[in-house]
Amino acid sequence: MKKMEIPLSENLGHGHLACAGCGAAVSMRLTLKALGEKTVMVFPASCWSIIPGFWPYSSFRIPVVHAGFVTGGATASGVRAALDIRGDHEAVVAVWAGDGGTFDIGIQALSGAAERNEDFIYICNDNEGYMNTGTQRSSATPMYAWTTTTPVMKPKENPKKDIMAIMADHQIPYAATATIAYPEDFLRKMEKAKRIRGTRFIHLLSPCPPGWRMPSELTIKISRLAVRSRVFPLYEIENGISYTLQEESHVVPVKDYLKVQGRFSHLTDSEIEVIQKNVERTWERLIKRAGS
Ligand SMILES: Cc1ncc(C[n+]2csc(CCOP(=O)(O)OP(=O)(O)O)c2C)c(N)n1
Repeated sequence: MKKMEIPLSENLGHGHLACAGCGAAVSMRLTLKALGEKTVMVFPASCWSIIPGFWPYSSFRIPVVHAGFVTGGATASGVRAALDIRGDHEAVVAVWAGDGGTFDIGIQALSGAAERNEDFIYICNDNEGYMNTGTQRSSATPMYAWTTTTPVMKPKENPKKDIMAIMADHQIPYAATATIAYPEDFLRKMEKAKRIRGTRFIHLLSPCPPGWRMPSELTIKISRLAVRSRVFPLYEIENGISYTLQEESHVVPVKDYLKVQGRFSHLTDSEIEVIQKNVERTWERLIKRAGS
């Protein structure tokens, strides 16, 4: 992938309250570098209701709006309208919502806003569960993963919801997946999203050491394995139809990704085989959609 300079500006300061090794903290730092200081960020209830800290000790150097759990898309629509009425068409409005706040509880407000092609960037920080309240299952939780509501003796039976396909079918101008293991690709996508008007959707995979029962120093490695195993392919979709894949040439078995995470440590070989087959099927579907 193409190399680029990472901006030196910092809009996430010291003293934030993220856990050690939180993938989202690194994602947020990169996101704020790309979006710049003229950004208003909307936080529906999530870990990010807590992480920035409270005024006057907030670690954020940009304005944030804390919003109800279900309201990410609606609140951002309102913030955009208010800025436009004030004549400020330059400030970026971004939503930063968890997978619970996006795939599940916030999907109605998000779908409504996307259908209206509201002018904001919606970032789904996907840690594959309701992590701020102690790791409950969401519709982004992978099949067979341990969570407190899908214990080992009663695993989640359903595969993860395909949020990118759902957003693409709203025919929004831009949707992309990204992870911190590929920072140049991450920044390029955020900067591209910033240049486009209308609803833009960024799907970030953010490893969560306590929720995924993984060592905090493996965050970047696990993010990379997610891409290499094709559990989380990197790609972009423009106007719902034009796909661009950032293919990883170094492909690894899904087992390599699963075995470093305690939330999958109970899996049998045959369950791992089912997950491998599912990943291959989802990959084939993506390739077909991309027309390549
Ligand atoms: C209507 C409503 N229900 C429940 C809660 C409690 N709550 C706060 S954060 C949260 C979990 C959010 O999960 P997710 O959106 O995946 O973000 P994460 O915590 O993983 O960052 C829940 C259930 C709430 N604030 N509002």
